[in-house]
Amino acid sequence: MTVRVSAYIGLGSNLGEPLQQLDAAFTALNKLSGSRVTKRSSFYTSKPMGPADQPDYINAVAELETALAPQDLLLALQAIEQLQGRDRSGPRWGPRTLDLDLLLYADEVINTERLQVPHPGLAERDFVLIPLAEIAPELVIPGQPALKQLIQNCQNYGLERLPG
Ligand code: A4P
Ligand code: MG
Repeated sequence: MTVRVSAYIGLGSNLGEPLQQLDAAFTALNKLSGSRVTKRSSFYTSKPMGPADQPDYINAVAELETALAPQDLLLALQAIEQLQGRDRSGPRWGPRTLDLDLLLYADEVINTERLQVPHPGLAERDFVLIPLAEIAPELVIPGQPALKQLIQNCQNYGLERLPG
């Protein structure tokens, strides 16, 4: 029997029709081997974290039920980024067509050179915490206080939920 776990993926885009990028990414996530999207948050707009001379972002979070191992899931996420025209040559935290971050993988804590889970920025960013709380309000992040408390203390990037 294949073991499936819940993983949470942070989606972000601020280039090349971001809403379409995120729609395409949700479709691609749902097609990953041994995986399906079980929940998706609303779309949110946010001001850029990092260099200010870039467009606003669209952010969202997906809950994925998956049989992929965490390292394989990371490779699959990077392949989707590549297919959607991700260019890694710019500055750190520069603009991008698609960013897929592995936020959480079951209740695992992973600290390898290539993969850190929970994602290192997760607890400090409203554009991750608020969509995450929308689809999983009772979620417990390893080593962190409750989501509600994290949201009260996190950095604010002017998050606004888009209708629909
Ligand atoms: N990596 C390690 N752990 C993980 C993980 N849990 N998930 C490594 C994904 N990747 C992970 O990532 C750099 C390396 O992180 C990878 O090689 C992988 O092995 P990357 O996607 O190539 O580069 P990046 O995304 O530019 O770097 P970084 O530092 O991870 O940036 P973030 O944290 O992803 O932030 N502003 C707003 N408003 N909204 C956003 O979504 N996103 C970013 C990027 C900047 N500003 C933003 C937003
Ligand atoms: Mg990233």
